[in-house]
Amino acid sequence: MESVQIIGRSSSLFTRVPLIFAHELAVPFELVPIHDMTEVDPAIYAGNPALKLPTLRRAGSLVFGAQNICRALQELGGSRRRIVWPEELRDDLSRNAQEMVWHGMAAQVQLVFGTLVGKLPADNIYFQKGRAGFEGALRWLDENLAGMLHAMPAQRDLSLFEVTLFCLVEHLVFRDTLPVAPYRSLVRFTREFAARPSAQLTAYRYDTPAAT
Ligand SMILES: N[C@@H](CCC(=O)N[C@@H](CS)C(=O)NCC(=O)O)C(=O)O
Repeated sequence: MESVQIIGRSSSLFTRVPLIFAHELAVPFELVPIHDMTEVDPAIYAGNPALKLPTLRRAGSLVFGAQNICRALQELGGSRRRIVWPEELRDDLSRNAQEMVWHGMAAQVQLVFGTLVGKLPADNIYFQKGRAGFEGALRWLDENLAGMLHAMPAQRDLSLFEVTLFCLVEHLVFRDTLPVAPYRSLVRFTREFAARPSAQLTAYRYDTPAAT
């Protein structure tokens, strides 16, 4: 199997999604850390013109974005494991649930990059509205999680929905952005998913720059 690099951060919500997929699909990879997200040179982001992470590098080609990378990893691994992708979510509830998770992930990046990295005031309407919408999405997910999981194909090893939801909820705790205790269904789901080896091998942590 060709060797691949995932360019991202061990502390990054979007990076953890393909890291979990790589472990689940037994695809060997090297994580190449990006240490400073305030850089504006695309070369720091492995050539990603949007200055975002993660990116996958394989056989002279780049793949941008968490979902694209997960699909590429499935092709690379040739695994027979049954993955449920968003296009298989056929009912409104399930489609809305994936949309709320994508929204929550983007809102988390907005809060972290704006207030923690950029040190902008959290009481600005941009962050206040972002936070209110984020809490609304989490509340909706908490109320609808059981129905969503019930509607999912029972014969599966993994779904992008479950991996993204897990990475989102654990990142709230890791970055201490919003309390998760009010969302009891989400907390229960996350606790169960955390038992997987792929989750334990990818626990959030800050990458330390190599000593020179
Ligand atoms: N559409 C991208 C979004 C990735 C994303 O927002 N990544 C965050 C890190 S978790 C990032 O690049 N943050 C730096 C920034 O927003 O400038 C994906 O699906 O991978």
